[in-house]
Amino acid sequence: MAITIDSARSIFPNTLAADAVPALTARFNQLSAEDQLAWTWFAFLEMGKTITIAAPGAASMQFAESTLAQIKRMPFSEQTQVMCDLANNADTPICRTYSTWSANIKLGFWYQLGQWMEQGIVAPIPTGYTLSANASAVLQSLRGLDQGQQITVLRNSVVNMGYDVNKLGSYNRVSEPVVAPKAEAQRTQVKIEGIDNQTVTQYMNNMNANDFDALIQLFSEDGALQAPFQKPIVGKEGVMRFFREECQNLNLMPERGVSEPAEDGYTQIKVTGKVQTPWFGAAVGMNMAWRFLLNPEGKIFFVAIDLLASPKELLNLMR
Ligand code: 45D
Repeated sequence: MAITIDSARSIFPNTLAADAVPALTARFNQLSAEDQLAWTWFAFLEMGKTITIAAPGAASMQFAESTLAQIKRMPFSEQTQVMCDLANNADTPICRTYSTWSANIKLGFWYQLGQWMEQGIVAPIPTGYTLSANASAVLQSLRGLDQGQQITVLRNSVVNMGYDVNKLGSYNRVSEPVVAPKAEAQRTQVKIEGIDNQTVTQYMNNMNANDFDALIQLFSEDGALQAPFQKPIVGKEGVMRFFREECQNLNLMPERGVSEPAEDGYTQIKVTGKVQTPWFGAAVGMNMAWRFLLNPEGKIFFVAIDLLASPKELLNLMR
């Protein structure tokens, strides 16, 4: 049977991903807009006790500035309405603008609003607001997840807000400028126990150096990348865009892996380790797996990145 992207998706089928994350996100999406805002506020406050956002600096805010300034000038009632509209995926000018932003800009926007809410510049969650029984149950489930999973749920809630991009028609995506790749002298080299494969180590090193031009050359023309809980992005152009929009300043810390021959001269490689996001820095290490399928020329035909169900999964290199 010939290898396809679809068949590639199920290499190393024993990999246990953190399904609790999409499950919780789905439950969150069922909540009312008011509950979603209050829920996020409470979740954010609670998480803030153990981990702090490393921002500012994680996002450059110039693209959200005028929208933020507009909201700042509004009376509390309108501010509350804007936030509810965002949670409701309403069709408003601000919701439309919001939906053109990259995930990082959306996060930075909410981070700023959150600070203003704390300072009383933007309408806070009403004191004494009680979450619905459902929302409380969702919050309780969140508490049971590890930190890497918690921040992923929080990120999802922000990314899913705003107007539905699929209804926007043609539009300009707004993302931060791409930073220059790290200078050669500042680059670090990963060491992966059990793996001696140039493509895989260069993947990690180039990503860590923000060297997306070198990184994309490791992929085959029809190559694909599957981010956690997403469908594969197929083809170099789409993958490159994803790197530039979503992958700046990540810290990939692969630990160990296994490599074995697959059909038709392909090679399958699984690597596990930690990933840090610029938002939380060293405070949160997400437990991750990379499942690579390399073609006979050693190019990446497929790579899936999974958020793992538990730290125990870091040791699972079973086929
Ligand atoms: O509604 O190899 C308030 C890929 C209340 C690439 C609020 C990768 C009201 C390939 C608190 C104000 C990218 C796939 C809201 C690797 C309200 C590759 C604000 C993986 C919303 C390894 C809330 C990368 C706020 C990974 C401010 C896995 C919330 C990256 C902020 C993962 C939440 C990154 C933040 C993650 C969450 C980042 C900042 C999970 C950030 C999460």
